[in-house]
This record gives sequence, structure tokens and C-alpha cells, in this order.
Amino acid sequence: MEKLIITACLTGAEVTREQQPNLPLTTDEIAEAAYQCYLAGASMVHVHARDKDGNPTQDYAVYKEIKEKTAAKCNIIFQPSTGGATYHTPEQRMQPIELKPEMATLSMGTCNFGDDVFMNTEVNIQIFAKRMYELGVKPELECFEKGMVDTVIRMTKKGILKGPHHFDFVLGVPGAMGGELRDLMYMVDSIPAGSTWTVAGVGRYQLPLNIAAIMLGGHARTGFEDNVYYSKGELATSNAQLVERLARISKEMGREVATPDEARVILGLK
Ligand code: KMH
Ligand code: ZN
Repeated sequence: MEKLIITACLTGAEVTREQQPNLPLTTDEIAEAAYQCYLAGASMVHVHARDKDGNPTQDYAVYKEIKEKTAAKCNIIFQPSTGGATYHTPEQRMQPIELKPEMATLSMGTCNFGDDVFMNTEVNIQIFAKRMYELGVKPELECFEKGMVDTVIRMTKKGILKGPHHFDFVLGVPGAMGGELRDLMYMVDSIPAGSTWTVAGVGRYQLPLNIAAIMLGGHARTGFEDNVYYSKGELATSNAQLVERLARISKEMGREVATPDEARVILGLK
């Protein structure tokens, strides 16, 4: 089986310091968290930026700072969010693509997101994808439910998206698809042959879905964006603690963890 790619999602747009006191917010904190996750076994980092007040921002300059500070510490794959927060405009959300990262997220449809709506019209998906391909950025296709996988297939037939694809199944978001094993299996069974995939389970779904991915030959995302706990009622001390556990479990199960350069090969980035 291919080595496991662990993606660390460090900050997100929704989590607060009140919920997780160790949430990295500043550019220095995010870069250091990325480095600690790299040391713990992560080969990719999924980044959301925050402004000086700790609020979500899609500002180009802030992402640039994080990218440069992270690159100065290690060669982890830098994957900025183009999802941002639900209230960001498409124009705001697109800014980090201009940094020409190796990858960036691309959300494949609209869904309820807690009390909000996460809006991704097909017109906007097309605009985001076009710019990513122009700049040589590989999209990680964020699918919050099965209809979004179907959208990927449809947009690929139209030539808007170009395979081989890398999917991220984001499961357990209130308002979208659940995070039971059957939900993951349905998603895995639905993607085109030759695709790679990772799974992000929200809250209590994070660890079981990560372990399922280890068994199924997929890849796994962990970190505070999706879950702030180490176990029920016990907050994690850092993103790296979550990565470390996942790397340990994977090795115990006989599956080695990919370095960033090995992950680049698996994902077709080089
Ligand atoms: N914060 C969510 C509304 C992404 O990073 O691409 C969207 C999100 C997806 O987190
Ligand atoms: Zn995100």
C-alpha cells in the first residue's frame, strides 16, 4: 500500500481560542505549528489565515507571510484554503492562489454549514479552477457530500477539471454528509479510477475516519480546523499531538507515513 499522506489542518476559519486555547493564529504561530506537524509526520499543511484580531482573512499578504515562514522551516506541502469563511466573497477567497502554491483547496458545491451557507456556484468553481490551472496549482477537491463528487465527474467530462484528481471528503459538517463509515465508503466507491483521496472527519468523526483511511489506502487529515479534542472531553495540546498519534497508529498498522517529497510523487506534484 502507498505511504500515508497526513495533512494537518491547523486553524480553520471557525474555531476560536475560547474553544481551543492552543489554536495557532498569527503567522509565526501558524508557521511554527506547521513545522511541529512536519516533525510529527505531516507532509501537507492546510492553511487558513487570521488577521491581527484573530479573525479569518483571505488576504494575499498574510498568506504570503505564512508560506514564506513555513518554507524557511521545512519542505512541507503548503495548501492554502480557497474556502475561507462562509462570509468571504469569491474574490477574497481566490487571493492565495496567486501565491502559486503546489495545491489549494477547491470546494465542489454549495451546502449548509452549521447555521450558515457555504456558497460555491458552478460558475465560481469554474473561475477558481481556471485560475489554479493557469498558475499550475493542483486543486484538492473538497466534497462535503456525494453530489459534489458527481459535480467533479461532470465538470471533468466538460474539460473544466483535469484529472487525475485528488479528493478531500469532508464528512460530518452539520448541514452536509455525515461521518459514518458507510458515508466514507460511498464516497470512495464513487470517485474515478486513478484518483487519490483523503478524509477530513469533523469532531468525533476525525479519528475513526482517519483510521478507516489508513486501512482503505486513502490519506488522512487531522487538526484543529476539524476537531479540537484528543479524546472525549479532553482538548488536544497541539495540532502536532493529533498528527503524532495518527502517524503512530499508521505505523503500528504497517503503513509507513510519507515524507513531503514522497507525498509530492503520490499526488503528482512532481
Ligand atoms: N471554512 C469553510 C467554510 C476550505 O478550506 O477549502 C470552508 C473550508 C473549505 O474550510
Ligand atoms: Zn479549510
